[in-house]
Amino acid sequence: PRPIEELSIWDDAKAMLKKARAEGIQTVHDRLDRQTPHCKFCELGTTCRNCTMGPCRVSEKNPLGVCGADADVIVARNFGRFVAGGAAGHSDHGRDLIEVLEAIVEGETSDYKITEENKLRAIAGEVGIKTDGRPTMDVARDVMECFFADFGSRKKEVSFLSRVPKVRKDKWAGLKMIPRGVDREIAEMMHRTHMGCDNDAPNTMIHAARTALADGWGGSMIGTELSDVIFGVPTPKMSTANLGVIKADKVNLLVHGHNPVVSEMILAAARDPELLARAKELGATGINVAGLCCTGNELLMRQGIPMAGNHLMTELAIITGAVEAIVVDYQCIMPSLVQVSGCYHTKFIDTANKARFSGAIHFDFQPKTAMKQAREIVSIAVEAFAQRDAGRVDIPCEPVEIMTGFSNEAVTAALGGSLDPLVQAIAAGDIRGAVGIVGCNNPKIKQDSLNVKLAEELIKKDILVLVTGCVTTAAGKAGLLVPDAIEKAGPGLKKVCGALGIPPVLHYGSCVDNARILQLCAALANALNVDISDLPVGASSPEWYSEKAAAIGLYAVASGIYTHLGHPPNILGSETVTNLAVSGLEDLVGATFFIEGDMVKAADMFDERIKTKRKALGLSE
Ligand code: SF4
Ligand code: WCC
Ligand code: FE2
Repeated sequence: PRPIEELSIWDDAKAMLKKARAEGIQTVHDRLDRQTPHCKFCELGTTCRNCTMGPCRVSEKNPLGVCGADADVIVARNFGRFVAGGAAGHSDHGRDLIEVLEAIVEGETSDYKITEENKLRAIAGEVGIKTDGRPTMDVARDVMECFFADFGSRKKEVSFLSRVPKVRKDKWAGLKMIPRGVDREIAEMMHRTHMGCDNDAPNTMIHAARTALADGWGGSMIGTELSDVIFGVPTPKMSTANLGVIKADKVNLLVHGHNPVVSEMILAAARDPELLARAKELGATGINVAGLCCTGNELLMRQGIPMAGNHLMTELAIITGAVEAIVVDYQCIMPSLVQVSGCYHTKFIDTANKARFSGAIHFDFQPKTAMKQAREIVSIAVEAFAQRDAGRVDIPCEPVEIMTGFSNEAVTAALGGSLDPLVQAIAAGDIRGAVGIVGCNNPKIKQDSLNVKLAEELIKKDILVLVTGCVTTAAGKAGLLVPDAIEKAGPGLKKVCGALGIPPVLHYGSCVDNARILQLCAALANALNVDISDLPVGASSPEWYSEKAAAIGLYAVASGIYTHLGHPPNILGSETVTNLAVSGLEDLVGATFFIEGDMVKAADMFDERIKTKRKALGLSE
């Protein structure tokens, strides 16, 4: 096995990895060692399992699959399906929010409500729904119908394309890249990649981009916006992060997954006086709800709950021995968590029929019965406190402070009501540009080493950093999410953020909340009357692992945002596809991917790009 020192930059992770080894508990790192080396064909993307004439593996020696598909076709098809998987994940999450809105509109639930009428009306206006003088519920019903229709086949484009600069939409139209309907693009990708359909790699890639755009400007954006409507628009607030947020004297309940629909109810139920009283009866001082991954991010942004960790901390959180229950919805939940929970008194509870885990306690969570079910779940956690083995508890550190809650609405409010001061700071060169660092951990990479390093390098260069997803906890643990972090920033960024009392690295939410960053870019482009690809901005996912990250990367590029990946997707087996990704897309959509494992170099690449874009806008470098 690889030495623990090489697995993570964090002391809390290393302490728990030692404890895991001492207690004989297997982690993701052990399993990676057993899977290494990986299949070369799969790494290159040159395997195909799309029919039973195969499976086929193509190489120089043997360049065609049984049907005659070459490496270009096979790689493009595989990548297309990979992106479709990611787009499906985000978008199905978005759909779940529409269904909650439906339950509210139909009067089927009183556990959820419309918290932000103003935002609902603002969104309605943006997608062409009349709001003047109409009761909120009527507007909500139209918004619901409109968003359901965005998933179907009867529209020419998804509704939130109303936010996209016209030049960009024209570009997409010319390329047949306009996302028409979320489910339509995903299904069409499955169709195109069936044997005997789209056998032209660049054409498949164009549809992959369209599918990704249906995610970013469709499913994800709907997910973010309706979550705000139902649970509140995030506002800046302080919280804490790392395994130290788990408290030895409390009932600890971790929420993991993505959708706030379950976790918001769990948090509300955890404040129930009866359950609290029962926890005290059992010797706990309270009930502590802490977050993992994106459902954690959702609750952090809106409710300020503490963050226990990101992707590679999920197993390790349980290994503290102090977690009574881990409640999951879907996505990024390692099935191994059931086994790790089984090594302790921890109850593993799943809540979605589409994400069941063998060995878990299952709740079929529904809007109608949400609060009642949430209370039952919290009660299971509370009762588990009695079974905790104090001798096996080890909480390895004290939490660090973080600042969160930067929605576009909050940023605009902080700037005095419009984005103009931000535009001015960019024009003056105090903020030279902005880069969103997003995405995951990957056990092939020393945990958070790249996520943190890139953020540090960029802020030094007066480049504002926005973080979402699992990069949030990375940046937070590194001390970058507090106002004091301006000391690590360049002079311009220090001045602007210092004056506003905000960190140079802003927490922008969960992975679906990358839609907030898209919206911000579109708003900036519209304010300057340019295309998104003219802005001095970039995106990065240094330690990505998931299909969803590929969808995000591709919608960023297709939206005109220069995008860095710390390691390539499985496309290197096709020169055509690889060249398109890292250079050819520039001519088509005005941005490309770049792959770079060294974060100093990656920051320099962003710096160069930002200089070029600034110059073209007539600004100082
Ligand atoms: Fe092989 Fe073609 Fe079938 Fe793929 S679709 S498994 S390349 S025969
Ligand atoms: Ni989003 Fe990546 Fe975390 Fe999962 S939660 S691990 S896709 S960044
Ligand atoms: Fe996520």
